[in-house]
Amino acid sequence: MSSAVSIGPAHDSPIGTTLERHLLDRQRRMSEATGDFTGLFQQISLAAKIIGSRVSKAGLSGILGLTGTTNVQGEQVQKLDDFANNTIVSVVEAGGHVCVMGSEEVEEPIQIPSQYPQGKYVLQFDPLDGSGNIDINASIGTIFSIHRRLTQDGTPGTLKDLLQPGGDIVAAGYVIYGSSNMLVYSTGDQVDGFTYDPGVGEFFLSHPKIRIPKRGGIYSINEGNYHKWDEGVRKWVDWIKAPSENKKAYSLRYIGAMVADLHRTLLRGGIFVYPRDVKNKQGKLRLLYEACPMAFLVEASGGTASNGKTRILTIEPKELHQRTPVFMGSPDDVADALRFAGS
Ligand code: FBP
Repeated sequence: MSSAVSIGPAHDSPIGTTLERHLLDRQRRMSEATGDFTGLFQQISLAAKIIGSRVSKAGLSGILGLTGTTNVQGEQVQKLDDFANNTIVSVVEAGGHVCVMGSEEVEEPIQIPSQYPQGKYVLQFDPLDGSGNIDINASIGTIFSIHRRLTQDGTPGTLKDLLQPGGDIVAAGYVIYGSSNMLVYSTGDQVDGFTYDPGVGEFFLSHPKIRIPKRGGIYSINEGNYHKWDEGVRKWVDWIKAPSENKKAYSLRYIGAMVADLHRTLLRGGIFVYPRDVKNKQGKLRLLYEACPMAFLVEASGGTASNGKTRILTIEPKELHQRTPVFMGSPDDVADALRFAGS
């Protein structure tokens, strides 16, 4: 695993700095920067603004409900899933910064049409995470990661460019569409959160240098799957929710959207787990565009991200839509979980 070239040293921006200014300040600190990274990021934030605006009025614009098609995951596709996917693809493909994309909603690698330049970056994304929450107006999000291409510059990107370990991520982030819309990202050094002001149409720095607490008081897992879990996971859940002389009982919080459950975990501490079970033998969540980007952010904030055996960022991907068990959050809480449920 090569140590990915970082996109410029960490820096302090005052609260209220726009995302664009934050990116430009970072770029100016890098003598060899070409503006490609900043350009790509501005397209991602534009796509997030378009998706956010549609999500916020989903009930009015006839975009709730299903498309009638099934995606590569075997899931029924929501109209908003489709809209979000098409928005990201159409905004980014024309920008000339990427050579190939990978999406939860598309079985094959997404090629860049020949009329556009083949860029030096690779974008992977879950266009709308937590789709089960769309129709009930609960938080949902977009998750993304950026790698450098491995194949020859200027040529169309390939699956090889997509099957890179999380440890080689250049930058990762998510957008949460909730009580307010936020974009949270990292280039590996610090995690910064930006809140969207629809009145201005801009993301403003509101949560600089997010550090996950060493230990929290919340655990997040779908306990409805209790009977399907390995014994170790069941023992861990029995332990974490029971008070003992040196530990208080943890509270359970489960929004049903990984992006929202991990956003809370980054800010408040605790642990988010989606283990393997008798139905999902490799876990449910997808390695490349769900687990790896979130693991990159959790680790950059001082947390831990494991598949139960090893760091998620060290897993060598074999398939575009492969799944992985997930144990992520405060280092002390993940260590406890792995004592029971690891290996
Ligand atoms: P989508 O990206 O298709 O929404 O799937 C992922 C997800 O919704 C996660 O966000 C969430 O943590 C998990 O699935 C919920 O699964 P379950 O309903 O089985 O608990």
